[in-house]
Amino acid sequence: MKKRRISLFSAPPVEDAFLVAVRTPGQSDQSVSDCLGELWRLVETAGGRVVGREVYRLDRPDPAFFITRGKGQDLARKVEACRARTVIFDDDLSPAQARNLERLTGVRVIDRTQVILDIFAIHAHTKAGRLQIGLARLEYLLPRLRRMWTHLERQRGGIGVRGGPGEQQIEVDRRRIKVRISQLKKELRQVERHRDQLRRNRRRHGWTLVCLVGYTNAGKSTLLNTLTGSAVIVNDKLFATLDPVTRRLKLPVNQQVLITDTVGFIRKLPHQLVEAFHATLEEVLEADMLLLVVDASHHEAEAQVEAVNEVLHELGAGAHPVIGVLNKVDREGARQRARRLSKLFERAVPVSALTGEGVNNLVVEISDELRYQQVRVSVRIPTHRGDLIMLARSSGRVLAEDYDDGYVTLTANVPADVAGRLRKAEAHGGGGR
Ligand SMILES: Nc1nc2c(ncn2[C@@H]2O[C@H](COP(=O)(O)OP(=O)(O)OP(=O)(O)O)[C@@H](O)[C@H]2O)c(=O)[nH]1
Ligand SMILES: [Mg+2]
Repeated sequence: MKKRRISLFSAPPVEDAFLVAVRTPGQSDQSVSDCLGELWRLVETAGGRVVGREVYRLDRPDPAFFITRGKGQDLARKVEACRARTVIFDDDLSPAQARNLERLTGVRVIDRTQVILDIFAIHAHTKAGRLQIGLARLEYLLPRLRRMWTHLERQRGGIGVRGGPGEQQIEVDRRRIKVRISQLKKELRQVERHRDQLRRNRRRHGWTLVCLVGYTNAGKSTLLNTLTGSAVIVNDKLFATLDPVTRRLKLPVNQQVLITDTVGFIRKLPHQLVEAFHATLEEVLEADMLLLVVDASHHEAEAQVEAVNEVLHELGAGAHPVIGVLNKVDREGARQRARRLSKLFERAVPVSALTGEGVNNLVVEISDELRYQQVRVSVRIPTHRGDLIMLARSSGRVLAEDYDDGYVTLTANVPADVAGRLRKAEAHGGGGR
């Protein structure tokens, strides 16, 4: 028997696309059209071209066709009229809905999640990034295997799908995918262990960790560059950054701070991605403080903040201290919107990461917030523990040093973990490190 193979790691490119959104009773025209606009950008970022779009009014999704059979037939006519080759839904489709819609329209039917997965795959350059996106894609593919096969049948035969491939072959593929998924998970655990070790080392050396979070394209990488003088890739496209980058941030009072730029968030972020990008998103969870970067020039900025907060909650980072960074105030109308947005945060600073305006104020806020998080210690340790004295000086602020008979009494504001080490040294008479 001739072996039939499916490529498990690459989806066909998004081709001439017809976009579909639905409007349910509670939704405004504006919010639906914003979602469609965002889907449009996603499709273009994935290398596709949009040839048409439609919004269908719907009370509730139809289990078989999502938009009901009647509307599906209407969609089929529109798709044919503009010669679209792919239909893309803004909402998640079940495998059965997608299959039924494909039969009706005669073209490939995918959803927003698939497009986001494609973009991640294009932008994943490091080993960890590729492992993570590989895992997310396979998790997405597993329940949709039957559809993959109907595509192949159609490509091969050129006429509608009848019968389809044998269950046996699908079963074989399913097993192959499951094996690969567990391999990927194993490799990812190694990546996680390595990153964990790095973080532990940083903590041991008294570094405070700050993480940039925000909607994709908000300007996180630009801000990292401006704050630290580095040259992380900045791009006017969605999900330009996938892998975390960490740089040193210099603060006025000599605190040791590391700042990490990481993957951006988006509305309806596929849960497969959140799960698979655990190793990356762990950086957010471990941070002492978050800088939530907002594109204040975007008319949907409020909704974007909400979407970011939702993902933060999902990750378990909902209670982290946050400074709102209201970015792009150099753009028209942004300053006014920034004033409104500032009400969403306890602390917020308007900035332009591009021109550098307000960035000094932000540094002062970061420094303040960190100082606020620091704890006051007063310990008596032997003077030969110069390493701890240096640590107290570099990670916080030493308020008094009194030397007396081979001991120093140190009063300082330091991060909680450094305070812990100082107290431990005192209890052990300065012996153990
Ligand atoms: N006018 C203006 N443009 C900005 C500012 N900050 C960033 N940009 C632009 O916004 C776009 C996105 O910037 P990035 O820094 O790549 O955004 P990001 O949040 O890292 O995006 P992802 O990594 O894709 O999630 C780029 O074209 C930047 O030049 C700003 O303060 N003002
Ligand atoms: Mg970026």
